[in-house]
Amino acid sequence: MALSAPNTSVPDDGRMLLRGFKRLLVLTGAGISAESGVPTFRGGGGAAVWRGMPFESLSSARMVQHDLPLVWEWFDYRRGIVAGCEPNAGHRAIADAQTSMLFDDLTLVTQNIDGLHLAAGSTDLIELHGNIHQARCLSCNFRQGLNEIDPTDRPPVCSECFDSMRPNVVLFGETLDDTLILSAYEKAAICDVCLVVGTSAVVYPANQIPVIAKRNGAVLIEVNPEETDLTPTCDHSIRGTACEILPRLFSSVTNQQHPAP
Ligand code: BV8
Ligand code: ZN
Repeated sequence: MALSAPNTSVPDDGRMLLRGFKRLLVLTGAGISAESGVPTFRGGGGAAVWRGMPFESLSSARMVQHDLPLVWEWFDYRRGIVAGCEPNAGHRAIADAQTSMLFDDLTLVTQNIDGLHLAAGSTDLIELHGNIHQARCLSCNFRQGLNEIDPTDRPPVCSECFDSMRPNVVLFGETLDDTLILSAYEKAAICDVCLVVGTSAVVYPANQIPVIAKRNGAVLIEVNPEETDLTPTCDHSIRGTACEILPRLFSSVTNQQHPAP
């Protein structure tokens, strides 16, 4: 594991980086689910193109108007992939840090829609871009779990108003739920350390969260096998995968909180 610290002296290895902090914000992207088998969008993850179309045009507001059945085919295809995926050591390290109260405040914000943080046991979670396992009515916003809907019923019909339903995710060109992004921004402004895991930091407005944290004095740590747009802003950029790095980062905090007898 290589540490590249653009502008600060770093401890011998990354594991000590989270010790001594009280308010942690964790922002995750597709990369934290890569080792579970969920393809990422950029960096060769395999979810970038489907049936010759780039994912940004499949996952777009325009495509919902233009071809809702195709949007359902695309999301049913991705849900099929996610169905075979389990949370990994990275998801579990964060969930364990939440349940063992290692920090006075631990805010988990994800750009992912795969539900793997919830499956790992994280409860307090901001899913900025929604959840692939839910449908939402085009008219009345009624939401329903897709496990309650016949998989051949596409587009699903809303049981409240009988209009069509769409995947309950935020698509490109759609605004996020104000309450979610604003609470993520508020937490970013008061955290004392911000840990960014598995995101290329390309997608707005989620990519503003670490910037706000840094601007408000937080230490910014990135975990990613590759450099990203965020790397130059980071205090520490750890070249490694979520499964390699996260258990180590949090284990050193556990020892600090509960030193061996
Ligand atoms: C909005 C749900 C206002 C759907 C998603 C031009 C410039 C700037 C911005 C824009 C622009 N044109 C339009 C915009 C705005 C646009 C945007 O940001 N576009 C980008 C592409 C430039 N944003 C929006 O439209 C947002 N809404 O801005 O509203 C508005 C309204 C109208 C018009 C304009 C503005 C809505 C964005 C939400 C989109 N929905 N998901 C779906 O999933 O299909 S976002 C989608 O990308 C996923 O959720 C994904 O999580 C997210 C971000 O990608 P990453 O998570 O970062 O994943 P990526 O593959 O990129 O990177 C993975 C990383 O992991 C890599 O760095 C890799 O190295 C690393 N990695 C790999 N393996 C591992 C690993 N890391 C650790 N461990 C490993 N093992
Ligand atoms: Zn409805």
